[in-house]
Amino acid sequence: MKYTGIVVLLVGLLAVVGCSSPVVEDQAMPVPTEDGTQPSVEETIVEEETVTAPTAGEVNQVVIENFKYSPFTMEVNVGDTVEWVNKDSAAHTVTMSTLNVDENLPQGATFTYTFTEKGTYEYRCRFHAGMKGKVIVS
Ligand SMILES: [Cu+2]
Repeated sequence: MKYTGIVVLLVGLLAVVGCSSPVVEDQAMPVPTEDGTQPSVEETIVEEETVTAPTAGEVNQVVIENFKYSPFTMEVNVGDTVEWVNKDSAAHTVTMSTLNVDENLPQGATFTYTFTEKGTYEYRCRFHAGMKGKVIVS
């Protein structure tokens, strides 16, 4: 009879322990989610800061959207930087064979190039035959 009482007590204790442990796991679950979101926000801010101050010259943006470079002709001065931003979901390239430039831009990617000599620089996308643009440096 004494043993039966101890067994009942042990079963009762195990039931209490068994119920309390899942509660601890539930509390731990939201913590990694909060930690996971914060670093990605910081990374985005760092990227934007890097883009805004590369050189002393002007930064002129060419937007890649709907399989087009906009504006088609970008006129800049010597020392200016052109920044291409891919706003399409498809990947594109900025390919200028005369300058040995062949940059792959996935969705959301940017590419900057500083033009140091006068001239007309035609470029294209290696993936899409119809995609062409031009930078005139004077
Ligand atoms: Cu393309």
